[in-house]
Amino acid sequence: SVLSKLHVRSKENKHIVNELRKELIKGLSAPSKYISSKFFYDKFGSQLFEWITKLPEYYPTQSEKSIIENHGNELFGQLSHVHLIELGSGDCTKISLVLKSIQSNHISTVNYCPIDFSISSIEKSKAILKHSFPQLKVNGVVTDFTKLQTLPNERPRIICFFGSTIGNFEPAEAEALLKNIQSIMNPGDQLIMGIDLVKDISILEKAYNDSQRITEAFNKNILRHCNTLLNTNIYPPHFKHHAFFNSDKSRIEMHLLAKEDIIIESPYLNQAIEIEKGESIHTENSHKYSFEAISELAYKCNLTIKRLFYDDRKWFSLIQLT
Ligand code: AVJ
Repeated sequence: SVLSKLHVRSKENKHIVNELRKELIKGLSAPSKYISSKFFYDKFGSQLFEWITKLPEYYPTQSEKSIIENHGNELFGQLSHVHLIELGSGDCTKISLVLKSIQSNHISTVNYCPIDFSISSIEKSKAILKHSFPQLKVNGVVTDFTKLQTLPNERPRIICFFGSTIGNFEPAEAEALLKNIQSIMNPGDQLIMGIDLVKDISILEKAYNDSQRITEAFNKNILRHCNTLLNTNIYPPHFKHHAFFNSDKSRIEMHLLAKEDIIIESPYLNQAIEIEKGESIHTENSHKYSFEAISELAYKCNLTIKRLFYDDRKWFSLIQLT
């Protein structure tokens, strides 16, 4: 029989929303304003991101998908029972490719646990996967995967961390996050992580300044999410999308620049927040790694690189860590 459960505990959810509000206020009150990139992914933001992944300029998704298609067999083929856990699952296109490579190997049990703090995206992928893979058992967890304390108890577990999401974290945060994951992994578990690589600056900058301006809409939508969470009245067209490669830090930075003086008021704020014309709200860092930087990160986190795969252009990498 098909067993699919989604554990959504409303109490926990309320707690998460409170935490998110605090985080937002902290960033908007800081001397250099910022909004964490996890706030991109409300319902519309997740939809915009799906569109981004299909843009000709946005190479990371195409590259990573081609690696999963070409090497899925080698990565997922040997086990008879597979317990897949996906961190920041988002839409289900990549895990579908993994499941296809597993299916073609006639593996008997496959459980899938998407972990994401967007309930809507977990529900959506669950519905889609149930249709394409009726035998699949899906047990989603709605939580912030940066604060994971435990993983589902089945083993061995394959933890998928796709999409170069790790690139969103500052080096010290990335290290802390991977150390935490490593600490809750058991012997025999593996971590499959996608990381975007350093390359020609013009290719990088085009990927974040697409001609259809979907990335611009995605960037500005973070303000709508902020309006929803904080009951604020920010008008997104008052901001300009700005994305560029910061070579010193080896990362794409996305900012929103105020086109005029702006005052933000919210029932959750003691005092209005003032934004001056030209001032920036930093919304995202997307770090690009070299092979050396990946090795160093793995080493610091006590993880071993078992295998590393590239796409044809060597623009993206998929790494198996134990
Ligand atoms: C999903 C975080 C990896 O950094 O490339 C896409 C998000 N931002 N376009 C990235 C994103 C702008 C993406 N990650």
